[in-house]
Amino acid sequence: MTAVTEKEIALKPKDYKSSIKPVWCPGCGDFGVLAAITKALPALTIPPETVAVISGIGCSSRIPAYLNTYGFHGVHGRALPVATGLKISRPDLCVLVTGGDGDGFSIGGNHFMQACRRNVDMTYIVMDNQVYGMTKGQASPTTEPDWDHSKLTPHGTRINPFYPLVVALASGANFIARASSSNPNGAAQVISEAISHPGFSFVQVLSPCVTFRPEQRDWKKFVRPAPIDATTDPATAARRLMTDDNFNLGVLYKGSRLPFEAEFVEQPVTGRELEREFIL
Ligand SMILES: Cc1ncc(C[n+]2csc(CCOP(=O)(O)OP(=O)(O)O)c2C)c(N)n1
Ligand code: SF4
Repeated sequence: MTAVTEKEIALKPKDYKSSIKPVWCPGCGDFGVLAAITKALPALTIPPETVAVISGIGCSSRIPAYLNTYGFHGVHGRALPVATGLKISRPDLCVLVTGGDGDGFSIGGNHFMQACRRNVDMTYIVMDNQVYGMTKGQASPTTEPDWDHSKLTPHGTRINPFYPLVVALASGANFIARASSSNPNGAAQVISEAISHPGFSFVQVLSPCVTFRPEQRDWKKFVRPAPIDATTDPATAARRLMTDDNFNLGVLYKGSRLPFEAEFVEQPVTGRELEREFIL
């Protein structure tokens, strides 16, 4: 074990905040998630210069700009592959991926499944507001079928929502949890556990979009700590997640898969060799 330096002991949430002021709407749940991340990292004594936060596009994806860590605000739906490449080549870094339900489950949906399956050691935090906030309120994969406040879906989408926690489990995620932006301390605890658990950790944070879904302000009345502790059994977890009402908070599943680690070969394949393999 490496010795903890005095500097690390003294780390505070403010050491993780950048000087850029968030442009989110007043009351947006993403403020609570930003606060939770800046509480979780010093609690784990992970210095800012060893953290990289990778995101796609959306209101929630702005988070890397507000943190005093390494960051990458990339392309819509492509945060997970970028983060995968980074973690594989720099396993010493603590890699967090942040974004919204649109970014992660629509355009990035296949990357989500493949990242769960690949099980690289990183933490994916999705601020789920069941809407595309940045592009002014269209339905997302987690939107209820009868929500008809967007002109794009006049009578609602009329299709079943996507259940990210169930998909994460079925795809092989090694840690599955839910938190609420209305309780940043609780969310910080869950995020700390996610970072500490080996492999791909997925944290859904219920994070209201107060502008396009003002009714979500009431989520704080509905959320509650999950009545039972995290299970380590996938079959129990499947039953639990399939019958969940979306308001149980805490760590719900902890798996024991070994994280993916790249094997670097001494003589890497050249581009020319790869080209030859694809010649018809
Ligand atoms: C390739 C591509 N397609 C579409 C967009 C437009 N776009 C920007 S953000 C966004 C959705 C954002 O929703 P979400 O990820 O849920 O984040 P939120 O803004 O709600 O935090 C879309 C569709 C884009 N930037 N790039
Ligand atoms: S539009 Fe919604 S998600 Fe975006 S900053 Fe405003 S409240 Fe937050």
